[in-house]
Amino acid sequence: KETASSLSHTAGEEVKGCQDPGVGSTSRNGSSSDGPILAFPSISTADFQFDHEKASDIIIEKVEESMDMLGNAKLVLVDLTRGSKILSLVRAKAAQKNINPKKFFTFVGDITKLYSEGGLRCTVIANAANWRLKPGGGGVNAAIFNAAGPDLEVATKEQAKSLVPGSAVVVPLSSASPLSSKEGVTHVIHVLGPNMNPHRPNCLDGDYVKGCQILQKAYASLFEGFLSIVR
Ligand code: AR6
Repeated sequence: KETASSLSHTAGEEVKGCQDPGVGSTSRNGSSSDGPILAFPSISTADFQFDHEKASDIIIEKVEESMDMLGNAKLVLVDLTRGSKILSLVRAKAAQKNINPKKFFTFVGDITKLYSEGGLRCTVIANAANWRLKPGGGGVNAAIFNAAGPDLEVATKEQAKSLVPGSAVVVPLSSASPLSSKEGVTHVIHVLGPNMNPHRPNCLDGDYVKGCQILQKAYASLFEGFLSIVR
């Protein structure tokens, strides 16, 4: 098991792995001159069993489309381990496409502890949610609801009761939530991706034509939601 210190160490290496030491040194000090950062997990690729190659193509495509609208804001794809297949695929494809590593990079760490354990201050984090917008269920959803405390469930209910696949909802977090006070998170954006897991609702039974359309919509909604906050 990785400890907190090994996670933050790993995270630093990961940023440098993007061949951009500048990003590592500026974003890790939490200084206010940094632009706002959206940290997001890879939607649908774990519990929802979506194909990693296809998902990584879609992440790159949607990141590229958002680049010109970001201003000084940044996008960061996060996963828990250095061995993450989706992070490797996305890093390689981002390099191939010459995506600006100051505006988009990958980071290894727990998305609920990016500042306290990784030194990366992200004001907005995305959640791979379920359609009922309920806490628990495992994965990043359980981690975010646990870390945020009951405030997130209340604030989420004020915004929406449920999500359809491909949509996102922006939820402002109260300053009393530990995610806000300890990590500096001001908003959580819940995103519902396409599901390929027969044991979960709305399974697409391997229909990747529909699945890719839904995942494209999900990232487009996520990045639009982020831009609506930072604009
Ligand atoms: N920090 C960063 N990344 C994480 C964390 C974390 N704490 N936990 C998981 N990941 P998943 P899905 C990564 O399964 O496939 C939930 O139960 C993980 O390694 O959370 O969209 C919901 O309630 C993977 O790369 O989301 C839904 O029912 C990514 O986050 C369902 O799972 C997404 O994995 C959604 O499934």
